[in-house]
Amino acid sequence: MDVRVVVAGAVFDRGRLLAARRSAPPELAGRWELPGGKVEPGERPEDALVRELREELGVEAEPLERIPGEWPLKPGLVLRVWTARLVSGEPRPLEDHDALRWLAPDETDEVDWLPQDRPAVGEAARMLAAG
Ligand code: DCM
Repeated sequence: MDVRVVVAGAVFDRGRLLAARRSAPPELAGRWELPGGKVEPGERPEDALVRELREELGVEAEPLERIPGEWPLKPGLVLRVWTARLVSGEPRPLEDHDALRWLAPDETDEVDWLPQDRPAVGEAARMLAAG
């Protein structure tokens, strides 16, 4: 079976990490995630991330580096995460989310992350704290 990839962004701006609260589907609503979505067939993952952040948050972002690892979501679907720099725009929850928060490195445990996002969030917080 082909494995589809979900890309998510650890979006950094001024030393903080962006967290987004999902509004759907019901079983995920209220949990926090790194924003992103599915890579389309033939699409580069970095391009998919730029597209998803534009669609979901109305911002332009630049992917920086992949956080090592990948995390299974369900059969045939894996999560991969890139750090990204906010280039322009103020994120707004346009699609799929109903709240956003900018978290300092010591605040990243304050939200109820989707479990599959936690390892990448931990790594992103370490990178932010290291400057
Ligand atoms: N997903 C996730 N963590 C993220 C982004 C997405 O676990 N940071 C999951 C939620 C869905 C699937 O990926 O099961 C597809 O996401 P979406 O509905 O946003 O396209």
